[in-house]
Amino acid sequence: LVTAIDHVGIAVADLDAAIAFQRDTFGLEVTHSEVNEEQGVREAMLRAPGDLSGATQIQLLAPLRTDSAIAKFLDRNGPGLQQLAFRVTDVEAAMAALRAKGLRLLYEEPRRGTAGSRINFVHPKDAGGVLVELVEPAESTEDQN
Ligand code: MC0
Repeated sequence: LVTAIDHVGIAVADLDAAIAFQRDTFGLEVTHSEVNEEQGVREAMLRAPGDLSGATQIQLLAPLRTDSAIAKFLDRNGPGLQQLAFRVTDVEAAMAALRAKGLRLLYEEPRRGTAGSRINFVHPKDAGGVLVELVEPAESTEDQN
């Protein structure tokens, strides 16, 4: 079902400060950033320099609005790991397979994720307390930037 660990998402209050921290502390570099109005986030993808294209990335997620999922997460938990994203080749097929196992998906239909990907989420209560995202990249799995 899962072809790779696509990214791990971290909720942050201040995106620019978090990017600077990851860069200055761990040497990670930004590969992509965007605003996703529907999800209520400003986000950046980072990876280790020299990582092959397609390697697992770190996603920094800052809230755009006080009623967004990330704002609620920050209010409740403070900054920290918010999600684990699995790459799949066909998000509808993955959704059907997980529904058949009794897991709840958050959306009826896939929505738009980073860089034109198609995404859905498994409810954290059905995945061991982890918010699992399913990501079907926009083009090849080689490069989603
Ligand atoms: C909430 N819970 C979590 C959690 N968020 N557990 C693990 N990880 C998280 N991130 C727990 C709560 O503590 C609560 O447990 C239970 O789940 C249900 O909480 P709730 O109050 O009913 O629900 P909310 O309002 O906290 O919402 C949780 C939910 C929401 C997952 C439904 O965050 C959501 O819709 N997330 C999907 C969208 C999202 O996260 N967007 C931002 C990233 P207790 O035990 O207290 O009952 S956008 C993105 O990721 C895109 C751009 C991309 O990658 O392409």
